[in-house]
Amino acid sequence: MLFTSVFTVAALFAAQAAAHGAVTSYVIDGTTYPGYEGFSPSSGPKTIQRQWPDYNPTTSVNDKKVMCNGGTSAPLTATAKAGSKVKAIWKQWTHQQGPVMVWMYKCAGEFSGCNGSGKQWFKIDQEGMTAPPLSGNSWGTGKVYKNLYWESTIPASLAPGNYLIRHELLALHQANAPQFYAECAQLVVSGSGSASPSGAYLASIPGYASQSDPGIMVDTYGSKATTYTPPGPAVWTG
Ligand SMILES: *[C@@H]1O[C@H](CO)[C@@H](O)[C@H](O)[C@H]1NC(C)=O
Ligand SMILES: [Cu+2]
Repeated sequence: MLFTSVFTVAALFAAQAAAHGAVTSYVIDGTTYPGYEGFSPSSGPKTIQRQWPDYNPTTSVNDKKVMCNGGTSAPLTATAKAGSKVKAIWKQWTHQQGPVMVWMYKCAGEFSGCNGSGKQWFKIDQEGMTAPPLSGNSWGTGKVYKNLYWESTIPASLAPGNYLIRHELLALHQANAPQFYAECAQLVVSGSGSASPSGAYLASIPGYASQSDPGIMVDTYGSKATTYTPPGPAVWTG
């Protein structure tokens, strides 16, 4: 009996974990950095990724957890030159409808005091639906499903400093029931750039769009829409 129930719990847990995913490592300027794979507090390798409490999707853009899946700190940082590529790697990902959005946030000082507050998040990359239908797999997250990675370029003109980089998969496979999966990592950006995005490129997280935004509340199977616009501001490329 005991074995049965332990097995059942383990099986349930595995099934739940298998249904979701998170960035599990990063390759930046040729260096591989482990991501976070456990539930905090972690006993795994130290990581640049802010440690989150569970794998469950966040279901509201207004939930605080949507920022970094609840992660608030990480022991390590990665260095990256402005203009270089950041490759995020997932060990597993199971949903094929919905956009990929990659965001950054400039910390005012040390990472330990950097909480992502204020209207200062900006997108450096995104991919929504590249061909209809909404229920198909021509989506940014469809590529992650197939390739298990997403590569973005840090804008070459971006001013150096301490930044959070946030990889967000917005899963739309359940009609009108969005699921946000986002993790943040700590990046020290170097270079001689001096640019930073302003005004229309900036958003607060949580709440970077309305929960009823047509890019968030999507009738994936009922709607005949042939185009899709990811929620939030336009991408800033420097
Ligand atoms: C976040 O950090 C800012 C300073 O950068 C501070 O003013 C604010 O109170 C902090 N917010 C929370 C919720 O800790
Ligand atoms: Cu899932």
